[in-house]
Amino acid sequence: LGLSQPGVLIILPVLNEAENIDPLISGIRRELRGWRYTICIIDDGSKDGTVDIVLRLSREADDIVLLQREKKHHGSQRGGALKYGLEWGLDNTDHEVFVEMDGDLSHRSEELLTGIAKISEVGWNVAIASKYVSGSRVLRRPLFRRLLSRFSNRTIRMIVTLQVRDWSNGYRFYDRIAAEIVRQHYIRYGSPIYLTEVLALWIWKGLHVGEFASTYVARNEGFSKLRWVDLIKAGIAVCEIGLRFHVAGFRLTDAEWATERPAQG
Ligand SMILES: Nc1nc2c(ncn2[C@@H]2O[C@H](COP(=O)(O)OP(=O)(O)O)[C@@H](O)[C@H]2O)c(=O)[nH]1
Ligand SMILES: [Mg+2]
Repeated sequence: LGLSQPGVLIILPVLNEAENIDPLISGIRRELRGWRYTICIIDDGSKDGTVDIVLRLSREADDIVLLQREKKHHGSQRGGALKYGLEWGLDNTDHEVFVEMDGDLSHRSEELLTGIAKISEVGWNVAIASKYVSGSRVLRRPLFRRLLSRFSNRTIRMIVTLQVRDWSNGYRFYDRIAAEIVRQHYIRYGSPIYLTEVLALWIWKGLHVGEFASTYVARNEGFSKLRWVDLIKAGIAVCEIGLRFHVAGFRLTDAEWATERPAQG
């Protein structure tokens, strides 16, 4: 113990999670006691006091970094928040294992050490705490959300690749190689489809992606939260991602392109 333990970055996008953030942080702290870790919280303008709670918790120990952004448009900016946290981690830490999880207690901190071990001991580049492998469980999720998730995942598998079962999963672990790949490439979506886009990019780049059994505890997944426009947009996005995966390829950012191929002249 000790020397071989990697540093861990927890990337936590939150929007109005006042009820959940305290028990979640406690859970993470309990699991990672004795580890070197940073909890990077990205808030996009919560109005329910989430930020005050985070600030209070951050005075108890120096394991929390709060990044505050502004809400620029209506839909969820969870993808943009994840990318922001990832880049912050690359620039400001030397942590070797990056973890993304939801701030609403759907993802159990009891599974952190299992996921971290898949990266640091087993050697996968990316590990997904999957809802759809044998041994996985999905609790308290309304039937229509279950069916929608099954249907979406099946569709994405057919369009992109069968290699992964849980494409819409937000509880995942990866190494710095995977994080660098995200930074180097042009990422199109800041919405939750970001999760699928980035996963497709990782597979396209040939990274080792694995899934392990996980228990997902649904929180506040009522019908009212779903908007048809978002579903339709997601459907179009999946086709576009499939096109890049199979035909066009994922392209480097202009900055990356410039460093790889110095301008001639
Ligand atoms: N920073 C940020 N976090 C968000 C935003 N939208 C959702 N989240 C967080 O992303 C996580 C997943 O969102 P949630 O609404 O639970 O999505 P669902 O579980 O797929 O229905 C939660 O921790 C939310 O607080 C956003 O626009 N900005
Ligand atoms: Mg949720």
